[in-house]
Amino acid sequence: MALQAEAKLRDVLAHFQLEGSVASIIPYGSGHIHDTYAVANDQPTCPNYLLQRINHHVFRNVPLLMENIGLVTLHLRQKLQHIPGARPDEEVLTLVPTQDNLGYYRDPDGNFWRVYLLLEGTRSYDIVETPQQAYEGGKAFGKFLALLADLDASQLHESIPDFHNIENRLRLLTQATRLNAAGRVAQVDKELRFVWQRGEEMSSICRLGRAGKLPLRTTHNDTKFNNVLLDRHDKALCVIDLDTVMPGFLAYDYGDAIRTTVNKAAEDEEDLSKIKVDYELFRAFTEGFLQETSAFLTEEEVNSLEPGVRLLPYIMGVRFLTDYIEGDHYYKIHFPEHNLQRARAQFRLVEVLEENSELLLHTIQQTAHAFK
Ligand code: ADP
Ligand code: GN1
Ligand code: MG
Repeated sequence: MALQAEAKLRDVLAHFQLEGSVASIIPYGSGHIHDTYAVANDQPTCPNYLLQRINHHVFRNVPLLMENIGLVTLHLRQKLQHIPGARPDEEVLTLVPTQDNLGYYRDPDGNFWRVYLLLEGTRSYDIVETPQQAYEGGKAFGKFLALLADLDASQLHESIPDFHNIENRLRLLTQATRLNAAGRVAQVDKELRFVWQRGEEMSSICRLGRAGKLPLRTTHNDTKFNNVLLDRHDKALCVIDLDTVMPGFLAYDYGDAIRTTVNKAAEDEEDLSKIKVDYELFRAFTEGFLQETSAFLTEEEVNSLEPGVRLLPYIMGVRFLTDYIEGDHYYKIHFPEHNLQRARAQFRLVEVLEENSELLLHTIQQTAHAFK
C-alpha cells in the first residue's frame, strides 16, 4: 500500500481504543461494498483488528446503521450467554469503540469508519467446497435467525428501504432503462426479456407478504456464504456483515445463501456452462438450516423457501443489470462489463434452479418434516 494511504489509515485507527500498536494494515476480503483491512498488532498479546470504511453512498444513515448493529450484537451476546458451551466473544462480532466511545468515526472528508476485533483462525468461502462446509453454513444462518426470533424487528431501522422487494427492484430497472444514462440498453435486450418473462411469478413472495401470509422477522438479508466465518476445522463460528439486518422474510435469507452455496462457479462466472446446481451442497445446507429453524417455521414459510431459491439470484441479476445500465455506481467493479457478466451468471443460475425445482422442493419439504 502507498505510504500516504497507510498513513491516512493509521490516522483513522488512532481514533479508536486499540490495545498495543499497529504493525501492518492490508486490504482484506472480497466484499462488493465496503473497504476492509486487516490490522496486525505489533504486540503478540494484543488483538488484531478489522478496519472498515463504511460505504455511505449505499448506507445513507450510518449512525442508525451502527445503532442496529449495536442492538443485534447485544441481543445475540445476551442469548448466547445462557447457552451452555457457547462462546459469545467468538460467535458474535465485537465492535471496538472510538476514543469518544462511539461505534464509528467520521473523518474530515466525511468518510465513516469502524473497527471490529478480528476473529483469529477463521476464513470465509466465496465458493463452497464440501457438504460439511455447506451444512455448517446452514446451521450458522439458521441459528442466527433462531436467536433473533425474539428481537422485535420494529426496533430496527431499515438500513436500505425495500432492499429485497422485487417489485421495487423492477421499478428501478424500468427507470434505468428509460433513462439509459450510460447508453447501454441496446446491449441488454436479451437480459431484459429474461427479466420481464418472470416478473409476475417472482413477485409471489412480495404478494404473500403484503397479504399477511408470511411473518415479517428479523432477518440478515445478505446471507452470501462468505458472510459466515468458519474456523480451522470448518466449523461455523460467526455470522458477519450485519449491515442489512432488518425486517424481512425468511425465504430471502435461505434463498441468498443457497444462491452462493450450490453454485461452484464464481458469482460472476463468464463461462455459463460451468454454472450448475450441486445437489449435495444443497441438501447439506438445507439440513443445517432447517435443523435450526424448523421448530418455528410456519407452513407458508416452508412453502416459500423453494420460490426464494429462484428469487434471490433473480433479484441479484436484476440489481447487477440495473447498475450496469446506470453506469456502475453501486457495486465495486473490476472491469467495464463486470456487472453485465455478473447479471448473466445470475440469470443462468436462475435457469438451472428452475430445471431442478421439483427435486429442490421435495428435499426442502422432506427435511422440514423430519425436523418438526
Ligand atoms: P462487505 O460488506 O464488503 O462484504 P464484510 O463485513 O463482509 O464486508 O467483510 C469483508 C470480509 O472480511 C468478509 O468476507 C470476511 O472474510 C472478513 N471479515 C469481516 N469481519 C471479520 C472479522 N471480525 N474477523 C475476521 N474476518 C472478518
Ligand atoms: C453485496 O457486501 P457484500 O459483498 O456482502 C450486496 C448484497 C449482494 C452481494 C452480491 C448492501 O454484498 O446485497 O447480494 O453484494 N450488499 C449490499 O454479491 O448491497
Ligand atoms: Mg460481506
